[in-house]
Amino acid sequence: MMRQGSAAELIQLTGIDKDLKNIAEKVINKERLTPAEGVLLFEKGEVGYLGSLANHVLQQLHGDKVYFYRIFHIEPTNVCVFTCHFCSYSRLYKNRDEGWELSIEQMLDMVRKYDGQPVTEVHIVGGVHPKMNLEFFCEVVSKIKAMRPDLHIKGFTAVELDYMFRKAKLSTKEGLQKLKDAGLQSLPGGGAEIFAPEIRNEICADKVDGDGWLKIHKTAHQLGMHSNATMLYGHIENYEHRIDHMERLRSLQDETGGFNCFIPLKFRNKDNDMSHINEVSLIEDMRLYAISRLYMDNFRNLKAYWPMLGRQSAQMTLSFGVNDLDGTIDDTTKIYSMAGSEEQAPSMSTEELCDLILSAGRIPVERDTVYNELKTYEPVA
Ligand code: V47
Ligand code: SF4
Repeated sequence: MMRQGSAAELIQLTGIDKDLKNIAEKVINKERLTPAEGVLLFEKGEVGYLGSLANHVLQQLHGDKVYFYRIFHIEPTNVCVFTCHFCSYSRLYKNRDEGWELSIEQMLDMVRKYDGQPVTEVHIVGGVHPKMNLEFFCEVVSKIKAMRPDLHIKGFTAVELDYMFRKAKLSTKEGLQKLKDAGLQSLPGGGAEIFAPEIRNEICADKVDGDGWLKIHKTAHQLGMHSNATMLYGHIENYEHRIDHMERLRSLQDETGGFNCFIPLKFRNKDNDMSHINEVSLIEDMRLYAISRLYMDNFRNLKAYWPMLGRQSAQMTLSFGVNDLDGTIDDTTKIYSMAGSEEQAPSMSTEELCDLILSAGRIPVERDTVYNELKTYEPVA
């Protein structure tokens, strides 16, 4: 289908900034962008230019296909020992009566609710509860696996894992092996935030640092597990911090190839310690997605997480390099509604999600966690 100005047209334009023209040529020739070029894109790349280039790369990789999957979340608790300033969701242990703590039986009941339904993944993520330890989560995972062997279990951010393994006095490798043996198959991308210490120390000083996050994902990849990577953007970080974050992920991906996708997460400012910081504009969101597509050249999949971004903005990202809209979830996740997302009880049926993709001129493709294609929803002629 026809897209906004093609990338090839861009480099014919007269009057275009010399550096931006060079970058367009590099992208068309499939050459890797340097960190300085990444920063330059943030400084000078206007949204139309970035969209054209990101679309060019996207079309070459995926054509018109946009992936989604059928998933549900289990959030075992929002009680957390950490105090990330952007978090609207957690409650300290001393205030745990304001939060929730699910028992193993309650979590299994949630899985039972999906009996006979074609969900392919359960995503387990939550606060870091001082009493929910590695043994507890191994039991959760193995019981879910026994109940529903076909379900892919993706669970636990590097933040949760780091705490669990330290408490259990195990190395990262030993701890991950235990969870893998219990049935854990991949790791979600949360907890990455911004790796640069000067930002991390301001927004989430007390949890695992950037090197620790990367080490856990690297070890998981070495054990044959896949994982995702996120970046929390639009708060106090600058362009250099964003590119530094992407650069570290791109390097690890060169080494292991274990990341399934990159998920930029927009900072939402409701009811947290950073509420005084304005959220970034829609244009800035689109520029960021496009630059992610251009810079992260070894990540095939770029995901817009609609429960956080809102469905209209998520649909727009499809013209800015995104090929994945996460899933048809129901209201089992609370992280974003509590932080001020437009999506207060995020739920979208398969039909609604397909319509969203089709009306953007793209083709919905249902996938599993590791991007095997399960079903293509062709447009009705
Ligand atoms: O690490 C917390 C983010 C993350 C806010 O791997 C916030 O498939 C914006 O990582 N504004 C956890 N973001 C969720 C996560 C995730 C989500 C969807 C899919 C996957 C995946 C992973 O949520 C945290 C943090 O970066 N977060 N508070 C907030 N106020
Ligand atoms: Fe805890 Fe995660 Fe919230 Fe940080 S973002 S306070 S680690 S639940």
